[in-house]
Amino acid sequence: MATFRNIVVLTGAGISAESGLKTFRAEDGLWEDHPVEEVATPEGFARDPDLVQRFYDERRAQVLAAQPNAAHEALGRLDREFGGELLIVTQNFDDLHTRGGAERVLHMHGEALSAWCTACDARHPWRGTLRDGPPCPSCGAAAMRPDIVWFGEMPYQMDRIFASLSAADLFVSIGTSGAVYPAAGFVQAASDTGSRTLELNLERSAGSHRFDETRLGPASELVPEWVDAVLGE
Ligand code: BV8
Repeated sequence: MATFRNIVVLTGAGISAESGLKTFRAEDGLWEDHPVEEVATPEGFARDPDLVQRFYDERRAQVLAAQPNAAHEALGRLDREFGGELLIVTQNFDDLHTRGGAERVLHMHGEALSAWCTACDARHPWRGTLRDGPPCPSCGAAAMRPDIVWFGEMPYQMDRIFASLSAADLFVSIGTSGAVYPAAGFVQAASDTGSRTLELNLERSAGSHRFDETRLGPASELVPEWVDAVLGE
């Protein structure tokens, strides 16, 4: 394998599946008979804030009960031992990359353990519930929402992500179906600027045809194997 100096990793729900957190496509796609795509939107929140707050309260509790798996820990080792540039862009809102030891992590779709005040725009670490309308620690307003990027909202730090993609010499996608944009377009941006592209996934994804190489299998096996090879250089 060539020696890489600048790696961007994109992860999706599949990397946390073996930690017991359900993926989106594996879900029956419903929350209390509402399509998730309808719940995870500003319109859904405006229509029924209590339903949406309960949806995220439930998933926040699941994140707190989950443990990082071998894939998260392997990326933590890569972060500690790889001497080049590294950025782990995750679509996931769990904190398992951080608990797995990675530090160079960017949550492009927000974080379960963060709450966002719609009155004063402050963000606060949050491990409890939001459905009972707790006061914002900064301004006191009962206007906190999950700090999550919903469908129709702009993902976080897009400029930084595209700058990293254009500088990378290797782009690795792990555990994502390639169904959601703009994340699903990152492989094209990376290969357009000369990166090699590698996909590690349980099954072929909507974007598999765009990768130089696709390896099929569980992340807990494929990711440690890949990290060993990169660090072995
Ligand atoms: C935006 C937070 C613009 C919520 C999420 C038509 C065409 C193209 C695009 C669009 C369109 N219509 C609308 C859009 C845009 C839309 C979009 O892409 N929609 C899709 C449904 C078509 N995108 C947006 O709205 C984005 N914003 O475009 O803004 C804009 C412009 C100007 C101004 C303002 C705005 C925002 C998207 C973010 C939405 N929020 N999450 C929440 O989490 O509740 S997305 C959500 O899906 C999660 O973040 C999740 O991570 C993400 C993608 O899913 P995956 O991670 O890939 O998970 P999935 O279940 O799909 O796949 C899991 C994979 O893992 C599978 O392949 C499986 O095989 C594999 N796997 C399973 N087990 C394992 C495994 N792999 C390895 N090991 C295992 N053990």
